[in-house]
Amino acid sequence: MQMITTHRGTDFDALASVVAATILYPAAVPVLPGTLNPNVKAFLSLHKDVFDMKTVKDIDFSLIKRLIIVDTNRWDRLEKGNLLKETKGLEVFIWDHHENESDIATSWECREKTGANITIMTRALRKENKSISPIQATLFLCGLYEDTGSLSFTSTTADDAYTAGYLIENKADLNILRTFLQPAYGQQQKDVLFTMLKTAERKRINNYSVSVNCVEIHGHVSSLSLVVHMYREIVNVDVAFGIFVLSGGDKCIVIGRSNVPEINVGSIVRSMGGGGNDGAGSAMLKAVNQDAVREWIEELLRGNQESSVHVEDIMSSPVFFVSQKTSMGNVAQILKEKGCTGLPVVDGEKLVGIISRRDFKKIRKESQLESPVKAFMNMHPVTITPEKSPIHAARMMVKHDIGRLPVMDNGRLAGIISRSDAMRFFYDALPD
Ligand SMILES: [Mn+2]
Repeated sequence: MQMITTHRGTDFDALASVVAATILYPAAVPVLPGTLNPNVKAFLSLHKDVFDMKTVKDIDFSLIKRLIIVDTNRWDRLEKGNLLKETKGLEVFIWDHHENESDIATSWECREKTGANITIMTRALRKENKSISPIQATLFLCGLYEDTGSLSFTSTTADDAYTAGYLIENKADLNILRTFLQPAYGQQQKDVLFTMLKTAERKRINNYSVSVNCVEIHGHVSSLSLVVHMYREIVNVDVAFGIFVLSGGDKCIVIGRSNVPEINVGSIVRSMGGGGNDGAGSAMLKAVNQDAVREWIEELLRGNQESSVHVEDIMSSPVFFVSQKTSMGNVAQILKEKGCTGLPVVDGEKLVGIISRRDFKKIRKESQLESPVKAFMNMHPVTITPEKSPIHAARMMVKHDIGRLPVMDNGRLAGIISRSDAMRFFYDALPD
């Protein structure tokens, strides 16, 4: 006998992967864990006749010869994983898109870092010329969208997007999709979110705004990751963590969300024994003190700056500048010659202002071209320091609606970073 299964707390990507596996291994029996996410449960109850799924109770483990595991790679994520682990002579296949280290010895595996596991499996189906029904395409797209935040999470790969195209081509129904992907935000989730908001605190760690919140939870509350997601947006921080202490106090769930690429939540929760991707992740901890968990998270955040590229790596240097006595006419000529849109203005070593093309609009008569730049420049230039990240620079330029930032190193003008320097960095790749 062959059995297909996936992780507890089955989400759409996991269910979609199980269904895809039934097409790839027609002789295998699909087995779902007892704990399904509420939206998956709702989907299955509507499609009861379409997807014939078994539960662990229906299966005699001693008869299994081959176990096909999808969307996870750890025994403890499976229902009765400890029993399966001990089953003798079991051949194990894994299809998974998670990066963490696996504790399962396999005879065969397909592991690749993609936004959703269904992306890898759909590719295999296409390769084997297996066709999929509109209902299957709809389910697959649910999984793909849920795991990639409708292709918006930073973990999304080009292959995820191609797969979305393929599934829509195969008649995935976007109306059904919308119905089921609607997150389960109910009274319980609202209560937790309100409690969190009452005690919300913001902190700066490595120049990112961070909020770590701790709440006690009574009974089972689903969709806590959605609550953290909303919390992060409302408190308006780059990174939010929720520490949910389950009543009794011997267990807690840590859920994190990051909105900046430099802070990888997945690697933070992985070092706590959990899992996730760049933008979202969670970990389950046993018998812990919540203050210690909070400190642990903050410590990890301090050490988790992934950006190895800094402003100094992409800024222009040496800088063209003018003295404050330079005439506007001269400035215009320099801007034209150098092909730039603005210049720092200095008094000796000191930065005293910035002049940009925009400032020329203030000129009313031609004679003003003889006036010194001092009369027209912006005397309060926004500056940045060399060790900041390019994304930080880009945000400052957007926030202040300016095209360039002088880079100041210990009071000395060390370079200048322009909007196009930042754009080149984001779109072209890293500097040499
Ligand atoms: Mn997945």
